[in-house]
Amino acid sequence: MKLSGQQLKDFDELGYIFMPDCFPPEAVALLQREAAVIFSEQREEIWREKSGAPRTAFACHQYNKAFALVASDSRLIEPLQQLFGEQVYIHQFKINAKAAFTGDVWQWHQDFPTWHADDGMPDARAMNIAIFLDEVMPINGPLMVVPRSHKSGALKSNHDKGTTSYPLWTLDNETVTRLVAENGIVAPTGKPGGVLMFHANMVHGSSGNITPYPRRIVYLTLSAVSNAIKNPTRPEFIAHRDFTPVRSENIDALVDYARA
Ligand code: 6CS
Ligand code: FE
Repeated sequence: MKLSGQQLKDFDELGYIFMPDCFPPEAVALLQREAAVIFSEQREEIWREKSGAPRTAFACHQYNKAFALVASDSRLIEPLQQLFGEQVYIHQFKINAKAAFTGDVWQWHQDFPTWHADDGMPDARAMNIAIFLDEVMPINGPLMVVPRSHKSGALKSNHDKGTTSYPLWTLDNETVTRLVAENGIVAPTGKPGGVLMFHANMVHGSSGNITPYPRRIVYLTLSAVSNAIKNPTRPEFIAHRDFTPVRSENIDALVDYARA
């Protein structure tokens, strides 16, 4: 799985690449079932809102075989090896639930400032890959991105520990207003199985979900091995300390497992 010249150009100019139908329906059906099982459990790696609604299941690739296969899927690993020109390791893995009716907001932010401040990541040589587990629609709290915002580098961010149950380094309204005035906002939507790769300094966020449609997204964070974190302050299940390069799985591994 290599990115095309056009995809590389889009990533460089816009800061993101959207790949509809990246994972086949059989693989997605398996992941949907497994995600439901994961969120039905009580574990310290699963965070919930004060209301009890599920928010984030961290590190489920460490105890769930289907998600372990996602975390090393060649569709995701090889493009990042290509972009960074070296081996990658898993910095973080999570399912963000954005539950029906109760899914909460993700404030405007860039990912790198959180990794830098909280985990001691040296550079923006890491990025998030979003894998849609449910259909992402304009109405169910889609991820919104500000195209070209990655060109601004790491912007001044403030540690927001109060707006939601998830502490995050967020951007102020003036900064977001300025960037959006220049470049607008895009919300990539589509069927389960779609994949969005976006630059670590891409400005993004999402509103709450008051619809009956859940909007679960898996986030795989891959970092260049040379960019390993230096002083993590968060638990191991949020910022991994194992910098072993990922060995990418055969492209059929997930579907084979679904059929087994
Ligand atoms: O906690 C983190 O590291 C991350 N979580 C979010 C929602 N954005 C920043 C970063 O990917
Ligand atoms: Fe983020």
